Order: sequence, then C-alpha cells, then structure tokens
Amino acid sequence: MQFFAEFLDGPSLTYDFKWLRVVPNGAFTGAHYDIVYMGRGTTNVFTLWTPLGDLPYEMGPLAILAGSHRFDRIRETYGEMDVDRDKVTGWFSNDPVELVDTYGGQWRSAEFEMGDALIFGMYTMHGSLSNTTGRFRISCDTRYQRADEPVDERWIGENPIAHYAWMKGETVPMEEARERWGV
Ligand SMILES: O=C(O)CCC(=O)C(=O)O
Repeated sequence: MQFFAEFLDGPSLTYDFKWLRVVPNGAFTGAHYDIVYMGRGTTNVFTLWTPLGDLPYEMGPLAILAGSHRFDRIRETYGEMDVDRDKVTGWFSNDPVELVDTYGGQWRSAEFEMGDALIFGMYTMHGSLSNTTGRFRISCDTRYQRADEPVDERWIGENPIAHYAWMKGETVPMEEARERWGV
C-alpha cells in the first residue's frame, strides 16, 4: 500500500476482491484491456500481477503489448465496453500476432521469479502465454487506485458483487462487436 501511495501520489486503496488464478495445462488468457471489467470508477486503476512462485515461459506467464495504450480506435470502441452492461465476451483477441500485424506494438514477457510483480494500467493490452507444462500456474491479480477517486462498486465491500451479468444470457461475441466497430 505504501508503494501505491507513493506511486499515485496520495492515499490509495485496493479492491477487496482478489483474483486468484490456477491455470492448467493448455490454458491461456486472451488479449484484453482490464478497463472492460472494472471501468465504473476512475480509469486510474492499476493491476498488480503476482506469480506465486517461479514461472518459466512454459508455464504461461503474463505478457503485455507495449504501445497498446495508444491504440486510439480500440480505446474508443472496445475500451468503452463494460462486460456486465454491454454483454460482450471480454477478450479482444486470441491471436497475439494479428494484433501486432494490424496495430503495431511489441509483445513483452519474462520468466518470472518468486517476488517479482508486474504493474500496468487499464489500457495496456495483455494476456498470457500458454501453460504447456503438467503443473498448474498459480498467480494473483490485485487492483489499486487513489482513495479519493471514484471506485467501481462491483469490487469493494465485505462481499463484493463482482460480475453479475457477464456471460449470462445472450452475449455478443467479440468478433461480432469488432466487425461492427471496424477494428
Ligand atoms: O493471469 C492471467 O492469466 C490473466 C491476468 C489478467 O488478465 C490480469 O491480471 O488482468
């Protein structure tokens, strides 16, 4: 918390909801902006991604698309989504190469060691490599923002309501939404 108070230049808070992930063989996370999942308060929210243990590439660490915060057309369309309100699927793409070919940027990752952490903002496109091992990849994502800015109500309190409508009932596939936006 002290780190974020200094980083954000003021008292900070962390969402009460914590995302603990256990990722099995063959699984990965598709490319997305976090804003579509937590954009109801300030957009100045930061994700702290923490591997619980050492993570070689084969276990599927996180990767970020450097430069993706400047993809203006994607920010104006996909970046305005709220998955509970707009009932879209969430991931922008499952194809990391397609993104670079069309929009530029450079995917970056690392082999993480215990104690490492990665911090990024709501408009950094990110996803993960695939876990190709027989071991679970265990990691946690937590969120931080200044305490004096509005907070997305889904993620705070003793029992955060979390996603209440996303992927329930009729849902717009991202491919369809992208076609509509022309991105
Ligand atoms: O750990 C993952 O695979 C996804 C994490 C993520 O998308 C995030 O921290 O925002």
